Amino acid sequence: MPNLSYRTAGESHGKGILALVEGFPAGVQIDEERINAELRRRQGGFGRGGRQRIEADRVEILTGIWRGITLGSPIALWIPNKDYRIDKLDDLSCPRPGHGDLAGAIKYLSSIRAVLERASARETAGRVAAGALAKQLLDAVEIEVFAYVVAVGSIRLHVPEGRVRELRPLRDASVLYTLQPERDEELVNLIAEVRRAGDTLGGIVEVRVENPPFGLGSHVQWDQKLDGRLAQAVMSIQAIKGVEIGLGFEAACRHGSGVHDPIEYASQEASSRTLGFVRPQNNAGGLEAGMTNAQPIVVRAAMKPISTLARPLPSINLDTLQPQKADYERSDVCAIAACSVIVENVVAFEIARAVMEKFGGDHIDEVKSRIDLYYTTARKWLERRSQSASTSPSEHASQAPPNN
Ligand code: EPS
Repeated sequence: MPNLSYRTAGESHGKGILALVEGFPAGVQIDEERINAELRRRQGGFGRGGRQRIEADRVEILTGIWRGITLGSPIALWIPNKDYRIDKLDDLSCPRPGHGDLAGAIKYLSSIRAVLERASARETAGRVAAGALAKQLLDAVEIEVFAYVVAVGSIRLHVPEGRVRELRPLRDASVLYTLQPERDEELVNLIAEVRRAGDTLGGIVEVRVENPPFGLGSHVQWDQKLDGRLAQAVMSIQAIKGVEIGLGFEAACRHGSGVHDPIEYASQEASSRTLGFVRPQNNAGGLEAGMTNAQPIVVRAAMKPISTLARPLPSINLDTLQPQKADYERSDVCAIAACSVIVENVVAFEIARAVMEKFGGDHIDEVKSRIDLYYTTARKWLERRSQSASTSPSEHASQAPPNN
């Protein structure tokens, strides 16, 4: 069984976007409409450009699913483009600052069009489709992934306490996918003002993963650390310039005592995935030494403002090497709401991958049984420890701290 993974293919104005998913276990019930719902959400949010009025993204499942159930074979997801006119589109001569236009044209000795067609965030339709599939695997193992917008430009939004099921209605009521729908008008006015100025706006997205088991990822090797893998996956999304986990950059400004999450124990919670270990706060964002600690995983991503400006920035014409304003292509003014959907699905895929690595199996029932077995084993191991501690108290007695 290969590791769970996916690749995408496709150009922004080509025939469509393809996601090829491998290593997905058999036996997972797939609701195609849930993939379509995610694709629809990705197209939404106030501040999008004209393209989203043309497209009505829907997935075609080409392979790997039969009568709504995964087969364990590669799953090809196809999202056709309505705006398919790549052969008729002109090339650009003045690279847009912030895009891959300049670096890509030089690297590939190519036209700018050849680069921008693949660099475009349209590719994220494929990532969302793959993530929406992975979410259905995560449902089977009771893990939920949920993202929302926490800042639009410099406006920070409040994140209320609560579980995903309480927060979801708030997010779904907001045109900017925040948890403060009552502030939508203010945000919409801000984006409209930025649009009038020919400018663009970014923001910050937060994603929360609820009910992870202990021990996804590993401390033993750099590329197995789940925090690093999540950062890579999220950072690779178009326009993301920063990723934080838990307290993130703020942790650097505090003393250790103000950062690390104390460990408490509540026997009445021993039957949950936390095994009864309670953390009164979650500054670690659910990850310690690259492993999940059974607390919610919290990741934030900073999205830069879209690089295509209606009032373009200075650039150089590649044909004349003379100064000229950057070219303009139809684009979004603010895509932070869409970005939250992309981050949610990209994180969902990474978590599903980590679940498959630890618990593996060709069929989803094997994966579920292995999670149960792991927890049964861990509970027995804790019991043995506490029994042996009560018979020989000196063995596990706390030791004096070292004097260095
Ligand atoms: C996007 C489709 C693109 C852009 C946008 C995202 O369509 P078009 O180029 O035809 O307008 O609107 O891409 C970018 C903002 C970008 O920087 O690449 C989509 O479907 O998300």
